[in-house]
Amino acid sequence: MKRVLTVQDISCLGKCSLTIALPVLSVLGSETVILPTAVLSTHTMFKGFTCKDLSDQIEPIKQHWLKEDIAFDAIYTGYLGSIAQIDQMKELFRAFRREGMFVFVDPVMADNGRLYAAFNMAYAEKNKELCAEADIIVPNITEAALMTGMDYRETYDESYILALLSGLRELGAKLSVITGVSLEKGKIGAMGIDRETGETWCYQNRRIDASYHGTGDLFASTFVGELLRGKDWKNAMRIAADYTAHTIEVTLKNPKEPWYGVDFETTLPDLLKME
Ligand code: PXL
Repeated sequence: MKRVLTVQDISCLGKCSLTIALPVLSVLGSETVILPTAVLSTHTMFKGFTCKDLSDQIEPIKQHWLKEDIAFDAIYTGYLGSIAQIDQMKELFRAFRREGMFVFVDPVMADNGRLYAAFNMAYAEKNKELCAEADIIVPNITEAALMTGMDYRETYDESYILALLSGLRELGAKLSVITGVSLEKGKIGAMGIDRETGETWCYQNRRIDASYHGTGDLFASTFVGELLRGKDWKNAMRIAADYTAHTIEVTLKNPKEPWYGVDFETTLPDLLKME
């Protein structure tokens, strides 16, 4: 069985980060090792959330695993809490790098043109270093713009996305994928670039007019899980986009507060049938 380490916060309530990554990766058949970076009462879209930083646990946990000779087939990082944690992740990648494994970084920090509450521009700058150490990165358009120094645009054409991709490619990851890309009216998906060949590939499916919290985590977790199941990046990206769209559609039928999260519990059985 493949073994993946995922490093993200635990938002106790409000579906995102580890509470999405763990079930999705498990359902896709990988042993999922978790390293929580912080414990929050809810994700940061709720007012008055509590947060206990767990940075001081990362080094002793890492040392214990090294002593036990633990190896991973993939490391997947999501929401991190601080610049110092980015440095800790760089060390973690170096400690567990080995032939045949991949490092997948979702540089979670912003959406819709704005940084999330906990972050600033220095954090965005630092995220470039994390992306440079990764094999695969999956920023959304806002995160890609922040890391390439380009303007964030709500309306754009393919040339804007290609310019973002070429900026990301220079950061150094083997594969850069931008999420939430809409190149046709009524459609949305993702577009990626292979650093070595320069090949780009875009996948678009139907756009659903709703925005839910945690959909980026659902996309990234599915992408990682499908790669570990042996899919190539284009098929993994396509399935991740299809599964995310399907889950948003199902969630819409059962209206709840949109910031709470998506009903992935209902759709997990469907994920296994997606080819
Ligand atoms: O879904 C990304 C995410 C993860 N974890 C926490 C968040 C967010 C997005 O806002 O607040 C704590």
